[in-house]
Amino acid sequence: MDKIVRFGVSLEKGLLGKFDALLEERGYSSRSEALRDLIRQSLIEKEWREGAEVAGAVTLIYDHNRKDLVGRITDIQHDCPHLIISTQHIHLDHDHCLEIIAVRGGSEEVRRLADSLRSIKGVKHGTINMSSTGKDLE
Ligand code: NI
Repeated sequence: MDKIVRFGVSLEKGLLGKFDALLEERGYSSRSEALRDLIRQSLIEKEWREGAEVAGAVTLIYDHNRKDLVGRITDIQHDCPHLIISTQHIHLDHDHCLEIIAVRGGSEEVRRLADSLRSIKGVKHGTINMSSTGKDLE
């Protein structure tokens, strides 16, 4: 583990009050832990911006009754198996499916894959959770 360094932070009182309220709402045990997470979040955003190798999850909600849709979603995934680690399919109810696709690869390629899945007509909601391979995070 890397050496821990302490440093002082100067902050407007009002801003610190809002920060503390946020920490309490999110259940952080200390300002340090919250600050670490904010820094990691910024580093992850930078990885995504700069085309680094990233990891994440694409989620799709779609109509099970649209058989063409199921085929299209599967076809797109078969076109880029190098980006897909695993796919979980959940039958949410009689009409809806939830698909969670774990992805890893260059951020631009991963984003393109996510966009092509989310933009399929009939996909009711699609999200991408942008995370990191963790290699460059402490
Ligand atoms: Ni289903």
